[in-house]
Amino acid sequence: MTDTHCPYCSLQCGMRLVRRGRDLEVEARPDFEVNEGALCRKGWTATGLRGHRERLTSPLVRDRATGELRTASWEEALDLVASRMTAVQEEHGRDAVAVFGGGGLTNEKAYALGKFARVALGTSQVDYNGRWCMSSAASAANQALGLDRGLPFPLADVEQTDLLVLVGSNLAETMPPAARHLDRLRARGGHVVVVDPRRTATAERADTVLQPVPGTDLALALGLLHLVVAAGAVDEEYLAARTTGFEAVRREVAAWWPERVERVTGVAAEELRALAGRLATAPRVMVLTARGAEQHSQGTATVLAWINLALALGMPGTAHAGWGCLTGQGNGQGGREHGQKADQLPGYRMIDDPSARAHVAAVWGVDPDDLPGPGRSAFELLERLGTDDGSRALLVMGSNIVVSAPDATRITARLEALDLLVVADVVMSETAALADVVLPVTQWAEETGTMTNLEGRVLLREQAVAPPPGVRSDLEVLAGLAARLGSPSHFATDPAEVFAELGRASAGGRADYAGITHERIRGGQGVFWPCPSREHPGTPRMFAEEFATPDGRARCVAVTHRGAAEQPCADYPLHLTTGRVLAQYQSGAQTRRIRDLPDTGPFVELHPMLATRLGAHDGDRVVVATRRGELEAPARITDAIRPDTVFVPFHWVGANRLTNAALDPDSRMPEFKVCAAAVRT
Ligand SMILES: Nc1nc2c(c(=O)[nH]1)N[C@H]1C(S)=C(S)[C@@H](COP(=O)(O)OP(=O)(O)OC[C@H]3O[C@@H](n4cnc5c(=O)[nH]c(N)nc54)[C@H](O)[C@@H]3O)O[C@H]1N2
Ligand SMILES: Nc1nc2c(c(=O)[nH]1)N[C@H]1C(S)=C(S)[C@@H](COP(=O)(O)OP(=O)(O)OC[C@H]3O[C@@H](n4cnc5c(=O)[nH]c(N)nc54)[C@H](O)[C@@H]3O)O[C@H]1N2
Ligand code: SF4
Ligand SMILES: [Mo]
Repeated sequence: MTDTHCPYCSLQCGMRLVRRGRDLEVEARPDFEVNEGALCRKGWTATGLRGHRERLTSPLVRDRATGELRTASWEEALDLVASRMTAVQEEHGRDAVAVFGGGGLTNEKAYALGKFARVALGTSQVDYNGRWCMSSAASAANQALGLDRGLPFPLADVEQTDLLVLVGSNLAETMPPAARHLDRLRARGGHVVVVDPRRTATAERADTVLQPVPGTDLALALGLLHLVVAAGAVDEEYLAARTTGFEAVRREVAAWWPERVERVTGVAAEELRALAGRLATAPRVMVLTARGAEQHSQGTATVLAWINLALALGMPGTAHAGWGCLTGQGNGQGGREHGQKADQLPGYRMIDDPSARAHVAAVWGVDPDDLPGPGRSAFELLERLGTDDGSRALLVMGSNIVVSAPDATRITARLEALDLLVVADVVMSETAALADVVLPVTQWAEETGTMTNLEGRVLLREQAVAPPPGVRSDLEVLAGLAARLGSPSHFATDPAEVFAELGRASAGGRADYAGITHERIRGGQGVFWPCPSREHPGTPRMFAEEFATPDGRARCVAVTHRGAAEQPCADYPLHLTTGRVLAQYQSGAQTRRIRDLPDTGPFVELHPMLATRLGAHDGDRVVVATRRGELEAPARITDAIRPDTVFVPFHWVGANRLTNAALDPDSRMPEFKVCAAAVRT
């Protein structure tokens, strides 16, 4: 029996794994406070990938003569990768080899991957799929609060607030056990607001639902703040004591009167006034944003606008109130702290900061001048692959780019243009299928490592079973390659040892893990970072006294609404948005292979009015077209969506052939959540 955590989302639900003969079964673990024994169906079925017939168990190498993948020994595969990477770098320079990581990797792996890029390869070209996840919230939080920890308070604080505003989160499907907090909040008399173009399962559990046009949340936030200012409900004392910059924000929102906001967002002025009235009077207000608000070319500005609203009401840093972002991937939080991001070193240190470079270089035993500078963001790195201006070899660890990248047809072509594509994965993902070398790695339950959940709680995910013969851990892969590349720094393969090194590298940084060890968090409730020493209890709640900015004050950053990069036109008159369903996870590489989870394939949600205009019936195949591509899939007719909007889940190949890769200028987040589309039968 092993107490551990789920392999999937950022809630990192506690679960118990029990061996019954050759089977491994999931049982509830009621003592873990984040989920109190509850799991969603993905969690209950998570062991289904163990022993799956499509599990990779041997390295594969593409045969030059036949073009097919054939099995190879680890020696052959690692020798080949190292020698070809070396050859590419000798011919084209260090940056010609790039690395792409994932927010599902443990802290140990994310740390080792960033170190591998900077030290073993000496490349600046490293980034990861978290850039497509919560990066807009991260850049907004860094600007406004001086620090990026998704939730600066434990999730259960949600229950104690008075007015909860969920902007672009469908948590009833994306983190189902968290939905109980909404029910408890309402049972206490609190009020839940959901802002989403679709009336989702989460909206069904809310008191107020606003259904804006996709890509207009920024205007909505400006309009609400306009009304709060007009009502004289701004907490002037708090603003004076704890923030700077509000006067510019006040001037900006003056122009966002309700009727103007109604024209932009489609949300009736009356609904705006009603919500503003609640905001003005609720003792405690909590705003939580997720991908619906963030995955936009103005995602950072949108989050800043919602933070401004929370600051104007005097909430951040006070009990059971404020702003937070619901991070998504299992280690979405820790994955962005330890150096797989293009501009970062471990401990959330910035790579262009000389003292950060000196500290980390000392831990790695290298000269700070030998560390590369900042590299390109995920999409910018991928869109240049195989060109004169980009890398020619790529190592992918923990992402299924072919399915999940925006404008995926273009990105898949870039992967195909590489001299060398190496993919470490558990299964033959759509991306692994394109690789020259596939490295089969251990998965959750077969290895130990730490995860940092959406609250900044550092948890130990423990090994419960032996891996199948033939696979190696990601840490072993990186160590094996680093040795062959003649790395000047040692790469440990024992996760506890790597975590201790990570602790030293993060010490004194913004995300300080120095006081946490595997031993300390085994089987418990985890420890919230920052935790600088063994004696330190960890930090569940932040900002009570001051914000993490140099002067301790939050920054109100004036932002204005510009709108989605691509607006509907005569040829593409609708808005397309994308997202998730409960039973599938991300690119589906794992969950589409689990027998007990329904694998429906993509579908197109559309409103009955639109369906009538098109002459489409429920289940009919329809074609969604955008300027980038087309997808044919069955129609799902539902009055829960706006009549001017269609929705496609992205768990299957197809949705991302449609999406627009317009990037946010600060976070470099692509606009997954809105583009112009046409639908035909
Ligand atoms: N079942 C399941 N759970 C998951 C995942 C999964 O793949 N499957 N992935 C995990 C990960 S990595 C993440 S990032 C999280 C994501 O968690 P969420 O952010 O909750 O998930 P999404 O479905 O991407 O988007 C949420 C909602 O945004 C709405 N939306 C679309 N456009 C807009 C808009 O312009 N404005 C607003 N306000 N809303 C909009 C969509 O209709 C959708 O209901 O989920 C995590 N949990
Ligand atoms: N249209 C659209 N596209 C989106 C989104 C959207 O809302 N709409 N959301 C975006 C978001 S928020 C995210 S987070 C991304 C996610 O998209 P991806 O980056 O594709 O995420 P996953 O499907 O989780 O991919 C993880 C891959 O790594 C493998 N894997 C799992 N664990 C490990 C491990 O420990 N080691 C190794 N080596 N491999 C492992 C899995 O089998 C899988 O193939 O998609 C983004 N794409
Ligand atoms: S909510 Fe997330 S962590 Fe919990 S069981 Fe479901 S997928 Fe796993
Ligand atoms: Mo995500």
